[in-house]
Amino acid sequence: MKNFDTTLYFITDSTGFEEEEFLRRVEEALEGGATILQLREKNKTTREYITLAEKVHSIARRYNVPLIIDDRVDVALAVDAEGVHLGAEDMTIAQARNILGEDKIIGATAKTVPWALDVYNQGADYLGVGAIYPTTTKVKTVLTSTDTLRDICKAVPIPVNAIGGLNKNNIDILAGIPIAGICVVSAIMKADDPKGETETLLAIAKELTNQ
Ligand code: TZP
Ligand code: MG
Repeated sequence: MKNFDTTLYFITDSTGFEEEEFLRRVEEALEGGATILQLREKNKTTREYITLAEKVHSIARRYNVPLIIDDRVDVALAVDAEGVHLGAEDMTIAQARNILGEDKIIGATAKTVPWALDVYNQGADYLGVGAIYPTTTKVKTVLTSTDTLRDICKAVPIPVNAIGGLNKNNIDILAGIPIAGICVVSAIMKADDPKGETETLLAIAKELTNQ
């Protein structure tokens, strides 16, 4: 049975880090309480992506945190990750569901209500909606308003997470919107103290989601 909690969804970015430092930061985020982890690599070969995913998965398993692979169903299968996250340029949710079966977690990006309904109907398990704020993490994205975020939350019965430029000082913009959690990259990845930052963000995210 699929069991996941998107309250504090940490997405990695290995850009600029030696592997050892990258893995240490990932582990610190897990120690700090990140509830779900996404490995997000845009410039690695398939072999490199799989090799890193194996290492990250063995760490995540120790913390009992599900590992989601960005973009790549094949990489997720190769390392028996708990799921994938797919956007508009990736395999469709329906195709991924056919390949992965019902037990894997499939997350989708959505920026409008019709898009959210479409990916939900194809079998998405959760949605990432944003960017709420401009982001410095390398990504092709446009801003999504908090009104649209709220409308998406109301339109689908699956967890909806906010993403994009979120940090402990600006998350209050999400208050009152029925999100399931927040997704962050740089707020944790680039923190002086990733574990401490994760603990702080988890506390704020729990409050936001009435936990
Ligand atoms: N999708 C929308 S914004 C974003 C992604 C992957 C990047 C978020 O990164 P950060 O550093 O938390 O702004
Ligand atoms: Mg993608």
